[in-house]
Amino acid sequence: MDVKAIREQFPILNQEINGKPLVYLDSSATSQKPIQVIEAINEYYRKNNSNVHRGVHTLGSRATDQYEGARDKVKQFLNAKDRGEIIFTRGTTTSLNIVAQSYGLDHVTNEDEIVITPMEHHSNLIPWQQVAKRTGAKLKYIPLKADGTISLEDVRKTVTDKTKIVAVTHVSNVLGTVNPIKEIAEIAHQHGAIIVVDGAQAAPHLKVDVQELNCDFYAFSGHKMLAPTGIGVLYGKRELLEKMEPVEFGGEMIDFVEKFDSTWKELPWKFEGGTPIIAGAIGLGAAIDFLNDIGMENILAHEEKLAAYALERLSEIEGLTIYGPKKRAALVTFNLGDIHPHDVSTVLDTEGIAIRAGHHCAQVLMKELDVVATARASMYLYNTEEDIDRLVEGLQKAKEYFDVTI
Ligand code: 7TS
Repeated sequence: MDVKAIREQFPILNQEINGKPLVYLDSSATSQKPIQVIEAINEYYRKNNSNVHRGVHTLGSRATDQYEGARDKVKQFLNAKDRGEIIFTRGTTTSLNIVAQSYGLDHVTNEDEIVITPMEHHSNLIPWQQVAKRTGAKLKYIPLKADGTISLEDVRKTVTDKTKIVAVTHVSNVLGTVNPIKEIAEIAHQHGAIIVVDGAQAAPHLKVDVQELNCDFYAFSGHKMLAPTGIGVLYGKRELLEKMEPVEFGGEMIDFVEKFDSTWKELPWKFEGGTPIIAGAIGLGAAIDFLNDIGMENILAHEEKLAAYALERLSEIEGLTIYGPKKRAALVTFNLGDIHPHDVSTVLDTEGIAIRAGHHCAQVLMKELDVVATARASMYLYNTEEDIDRLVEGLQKAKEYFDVTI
């Protein structure tokens, strides 16, 4: 993988921040966008902008072809069985809320259980808290082990015949843990439960095959995988989506409307009420082309090397605590002595280095780790070992600045 050539496709990376070349280590929050994606959106607005699925004019059919073409690209990217299983949404949060509100509220009763993990992002935690509150179901947690992983033995102990939904993240946005989705799905299915996977931190980095994983729902956001903000995907198995009621009602999603009753369009449009996110979907299609051209296996191999290098270099810093397992996705969450992560991040910013500091929308996990906040450096296909070296130098400066003798 020619990282130098890849970096040239990302204009934003070629700039100085506070007089230093930018080092972007916050891709888990949102990724940067290559020229190909920016141009695809630009071209759509310059040449093809129109609403979809209605006009019979040329621009209308071009926009529709591009929008539906993007759906086919997502279908292939996930190896879904059919394009009706790919629903465009605003992002992971919206996708998970659709499953919770539509499937969750209709299938869960006060006799049932919903199983999640303590490492869930708020987007895959609060919707289930809400379903549990409204239905009277019990919300259960698979325990987190000291190394930041969950064991299949604990999954087997937690999931019972009362469990209706198991909702788990594929990759933790804090610990970098990669969860064994296929095996968890098998356990859930043995008990007649469904599995909902939060793929926000996985789809950008790993080859995801929803048929191989045998997951029932899979949610992710375009903006973390080179596409613009405001577009995301909900994959769902056809037989489940067919039985579900839409969450948003209005234009685009109906078949026939009468005074007191209406019928819905077939999948996937039943779940896409209102004018869809046309430019966003086209941008996501271009992002998928870009990722496929490089190859997801190559991206993963590059990131595995970066993650190992980052762990090795950061472990050299005395007083630095790293959270999460050794085998992890390309992100490292840490604290430097008792310096507040916001202060660490501010010093790094003066060095041109962008990381994230805070609770990372995972307050339950912060409690388990017994911290208020952490700092996080997250990497993607455009990062290099030099970026990690700059981070390590920056952290040494932060130690000097705060006069920490650890
Ligand atoms: N799930 C996980 C695992 C995430 O990391 C995020 C966003 C979401 C869901 C929500 O995605 P959205 O696109 O709907 O907002 N995570 C982060 C993060 O780690 N830092 O900023 C956003």
